[in-house]
Amino acid sequence: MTQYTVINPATEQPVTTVSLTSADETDAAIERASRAQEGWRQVAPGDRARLLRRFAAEVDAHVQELAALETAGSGHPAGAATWEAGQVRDVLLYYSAAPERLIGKQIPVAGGLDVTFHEPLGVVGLIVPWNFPMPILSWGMAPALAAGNAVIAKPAEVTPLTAIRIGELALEAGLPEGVLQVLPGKGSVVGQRLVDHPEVRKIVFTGSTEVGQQIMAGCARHVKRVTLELGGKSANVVFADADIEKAAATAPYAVFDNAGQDCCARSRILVQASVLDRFMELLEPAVKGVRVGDPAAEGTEMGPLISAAHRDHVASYVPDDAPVAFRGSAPDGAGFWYPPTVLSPVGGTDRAYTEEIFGPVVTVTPFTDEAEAIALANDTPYGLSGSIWTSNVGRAIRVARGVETGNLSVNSHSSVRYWTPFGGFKQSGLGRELGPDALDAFTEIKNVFISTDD
Ligand code: TAP
Repeated sequence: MTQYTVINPATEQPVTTVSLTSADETDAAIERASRAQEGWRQVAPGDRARLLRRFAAEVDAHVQELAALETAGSGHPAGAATWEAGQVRDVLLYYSAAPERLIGKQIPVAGGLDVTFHEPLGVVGLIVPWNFPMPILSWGMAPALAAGNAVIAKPAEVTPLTAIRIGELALEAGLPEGVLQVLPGKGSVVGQRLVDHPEVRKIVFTGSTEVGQQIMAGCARHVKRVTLELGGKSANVVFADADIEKAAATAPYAVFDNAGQDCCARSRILVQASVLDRFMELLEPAVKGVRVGDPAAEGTEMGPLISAAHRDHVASYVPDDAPVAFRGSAPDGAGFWYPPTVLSPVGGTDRAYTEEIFGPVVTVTPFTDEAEAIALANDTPYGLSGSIWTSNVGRAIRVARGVETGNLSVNSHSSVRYWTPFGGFKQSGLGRELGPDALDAFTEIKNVFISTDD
């Protein structure tokens, strides 16, 4: 069995070593999941709900432990990691109410009646990226379990620790063996097997658009259900009539959260030309004020990047002749640090403007009017998130309807609320997660005609 050593990105020191799951072990886990699912789907809805609430309670009792693991293994600031662990609890609680509401319809038809059932799919494979190991695991895991599926989760090879612990907590909460299994391992081994194995009936993939395309092609071979949550290059659109102070003060947090390793990062700031100078004046102290440093220290707002290789990738978007307007700070010495960086003027075909950087680098580009703002916001193959800053409600709605993206905020930089649907337009993905209808994606509708003839 091969091993992977998890590295603390803030210190470059080893945290622990994890055994990587092989293809044969993945097959065995799929068989276990398949058997366990037969029992899990028979668990009465109220009992399934109770078990999910107990699972949520176990997570709640271990929030600090999970947060500390994420800080050590992924470099997330302690405050953010605590919020992320709390989100796992909250998403479990939200979907614990679902089993008892998973009701069908009665449809009158000639000669009888028709009833519909939401049947679980069977075994669901979750393939999770390294940037938000806990929340993204929970978004697929909780509704899939609530709907009566067995779940196999594959965390990213580099950030497996919290998912492994959450799998243990599920067992401690009383979930039957095999209903939730966490398989640390490589995407090319475990992830690929989940895609290729016919007993896995759905893949919930979150990650890059490039790998998502391969997953989609693999799922097509089995007509396997698939949800894809992919990359983004979202716009933060600031109109002249907005609260410019607030837009500038929050803009760093809309892109540098999680060191910019965020699919919803508003990595293109579009500012109406008439207020560009004022906006930049206000943005500079806001960027310089972002507290970058030891993620375990209280008050830290931004930690390191995930790895040296990723830092090199991010740095490639800021060559020596890049138009750096200003930068924040970052610690020297050990750790994969990169300072918050603002590039301006940037636009057109510059790769910093067109590609997902997935790091703390943002571009600022002026626009003249509403039509140009919408055109620039849409000038990307992605369509995941974005913000619109304006005091004109009509403009907010018009622009929101015009921007081709799945999740928008008006006068806010918030992105994900687990009780509302989340997902992307265009190459940012396929399907929606979260919100009240999430179980539709984890069930098949069956209709049964009952004859009333004598
Ligand atoms: P990827 O390299 O695409 O990896 C994502 C997951 O897929 C990892 O668990 C990876 O495993 C696995 N994987 C890789 N190759 C695979 C294969 N051939 N078959 C099956 N699984 C495979 O993405 P990443 O670098 O971890 O994450 C960053 C990307 O995710 C960014 O583009 C970001 O925008 C996107 N993202 C999107 C969202 C949403 S909700 N739209 C949220 C977060 C992140 P290994 O890591 O073990 O190889």
